Amino acid sequence: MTEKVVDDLASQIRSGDRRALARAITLVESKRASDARDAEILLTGLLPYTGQAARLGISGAPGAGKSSFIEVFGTHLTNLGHKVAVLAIDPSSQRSGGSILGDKTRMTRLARDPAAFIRPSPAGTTLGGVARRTREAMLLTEAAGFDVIIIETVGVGQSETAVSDMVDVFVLLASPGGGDELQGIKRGAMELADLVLVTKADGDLAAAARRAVSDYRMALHLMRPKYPSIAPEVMAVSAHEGLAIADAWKAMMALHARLTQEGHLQRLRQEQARRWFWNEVQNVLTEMILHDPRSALAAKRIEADVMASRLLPHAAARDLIDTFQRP
Ligand SMILES: Nc1nc2c(ncn2[C@@H]2O[C@H](COP(=O)(O)OP(=O)(O)OP(=O)(O)O)[C@@H](O)[C@H]2O)c(=O)[nH]1
Ligand SMILES: [Mg+2]
Repeated sequence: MTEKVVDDLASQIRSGDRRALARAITLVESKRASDARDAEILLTGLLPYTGQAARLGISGAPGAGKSSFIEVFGTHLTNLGHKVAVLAIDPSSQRSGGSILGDKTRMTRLARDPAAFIRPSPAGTTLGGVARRTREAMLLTEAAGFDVIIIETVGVGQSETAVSDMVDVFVLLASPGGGDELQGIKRGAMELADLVLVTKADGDLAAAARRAVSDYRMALHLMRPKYPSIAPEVMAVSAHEGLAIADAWKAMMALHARLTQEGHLQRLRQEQARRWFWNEVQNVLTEMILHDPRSALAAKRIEADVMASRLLPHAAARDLIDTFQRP
């Protein structure tokens, strides 16, 4: 792309042009070196226009009701006048090449909503790669004027950590269980949660949902709080009946305002940026090594030594970086 083309794309994004936004995200997701360069120039130019959105993460086990909730919740927000972008991180797309938002079937209304933008998870070989592209897509949607960004993930593997590491408020969705067990929710995920929403609080499941709410309150009470003086809330919602959808939004916004006022948000985003940077140092270093034929060759040999327990990984890493530095 010429400089002019990238510039034009940036202005189109800033004017809220959705097709330009979609094109830019495709650019960010591309694995071609020339696209990566263009994407970097584009993002660097747009960086001053990012950061103003409320960044929300929504996670939950398969079938917890994420898609149904986001459909109703997102529509509630666009009715309030917000511009909502829904992005996803799907760890399983690494295998299947598909994506959780590939099924827009439960978000048909939101998908047609002119104030909403839905983008499936990028395909990738590593969660890190997928996470980076999602972060960059988030920056693009912010530059395009979306003021609420929802990042959805299935609670599988490390994807919850990856999402909580790029959002302001992390929301955990949980279906009401049959008994008193906390349905398939990992402790690690609970510790990340700023808000727990027990879904499907309607019909036959209403009573179970109420029980689940008190179980989660209890469980959270016993955990180390994420912020010293802020206890995560637990609420029951129903996407089917539209129950407590507005309350869930109010709770998220109240928390967001409080995090902003008390300086937590600024610190959180700085810390996220710092971690992202050091991750990228690793990535860039690895790329540089593998692009240099001599180091790439040495990498194979050293890797084999590590795999055969002939070398300690730490010492091996130093050896490898030495081969790269030698003139
Ligand atoms: N009763 C009731 N059922 C719900 C509600 N929300 C979702 N469900 C049902 O729960 C099932 C899963 O809903 P989804 O919204 O697809 O859940 P999900 O978390 O997106 O699922 P995955 O994408 O597979 O991870 C579906 O059968 C929904 O009809 C609700 O508010 N009330
Ligand atoms: Mg879904």
